[in-house]
Amino acid sequence: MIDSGDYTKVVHAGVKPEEMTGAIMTPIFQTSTYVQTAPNEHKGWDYSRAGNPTRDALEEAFAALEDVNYGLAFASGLAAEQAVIQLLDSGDEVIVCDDVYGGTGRLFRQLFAKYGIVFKFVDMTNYGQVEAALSDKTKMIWVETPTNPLLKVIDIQKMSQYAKDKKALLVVDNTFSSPIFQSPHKLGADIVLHSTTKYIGGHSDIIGGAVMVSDEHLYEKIKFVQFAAGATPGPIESFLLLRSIKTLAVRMAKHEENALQVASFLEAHPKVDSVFYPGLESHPQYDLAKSQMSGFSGMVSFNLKGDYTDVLNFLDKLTIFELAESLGGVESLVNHPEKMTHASVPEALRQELGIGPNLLRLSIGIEDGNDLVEALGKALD
Ligand code: P1T
Repeated sequence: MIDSGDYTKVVHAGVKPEEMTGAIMTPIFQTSTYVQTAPNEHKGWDYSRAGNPTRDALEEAFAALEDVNYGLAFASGLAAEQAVIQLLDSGDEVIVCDDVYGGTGRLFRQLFAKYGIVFKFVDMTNYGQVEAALSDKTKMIWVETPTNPLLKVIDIQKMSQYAKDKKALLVVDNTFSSPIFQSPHKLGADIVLHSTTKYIGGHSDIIGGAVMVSDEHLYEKIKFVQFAAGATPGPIESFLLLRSIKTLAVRMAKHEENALQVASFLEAHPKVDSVFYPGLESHPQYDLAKSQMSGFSGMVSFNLKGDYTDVLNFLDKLTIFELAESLGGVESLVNHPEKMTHASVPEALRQELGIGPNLLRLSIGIEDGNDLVEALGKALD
């Protein structure tokens, strides 16, 4: 259920009429630099990597979406993640949930591990594994919930307690829920992160990332990385995201309605082996999902019965759903995690997690739910 206040919040987040003309939409300030009246005397902007009025409005909108004090915009979700990891020093340890987006694991294992940051991947639905991984060097706990692609639900409050005990930071990648269905900051997260390429962008036409925090000191540190390393979005992307945010609540309501319909249909279908959707009562963390999320969002994964040839035949026959990476757009997509988004996950871990040849992940769009079910039904039959 969407909080009715969210419909109003997203329409107005970050946007004020422009001062000179009264334009209701924030203009695209397509400029790299700003004229100064004397050295270091200017109107608050000196160079667009450091700040740009269109991006400023977007960052205010990000803060409003997660109900925190500060938002920071990045050129991609991974750029946002990189800025957060740069808070750490060599020797620091991060506990990461085992089922994360393939690119997140790749960033940690293949780029940051060589600087001496230690990443421990554990199943965070199993507290024994988390407790065994905690040490005095734990500086960060990294949660993605629901997870990508298996839709496990991780208890944010519980992870926040572990983080507090170690004086570590709790980071929550809130991409799959969107700010509409989950507020990690209220549950104890220090840093909330999004790939805005997904639901926040919503139209499969932008790559972007966001970091949201309330602590001023933390904000200043991440803002320094944003400025010093420079992975910022341009004004056009910022404008498009501001426009997208206005429809976030109405889009999420339809994504969820359709996803529930599709997940229930798949669960009852004889050619489907298992369905992963936090909104199904059969989901192992259904009660937790109900308590920490206000809706179950639009991602559904499932295992098809049969072998890989059956999977290829299914994909060949499937209409409406396009075979593509990414998620959260208005159009429905189907993804094969093992060969696409999660191909970089070490094979042994993929097998252990259950990301195999028969697993498919659906990003449920905002088309008519009956049309989606009919397309899936025909391909299955
Ligand atoms: O692609 P980018 O904007 O850099 O975002 C990375 C990212 C971060 N976090 C989560 C939970 C994600 O799902 C992603 C990107 N995911 C896909 C491209 C995908 O198809 O799963």
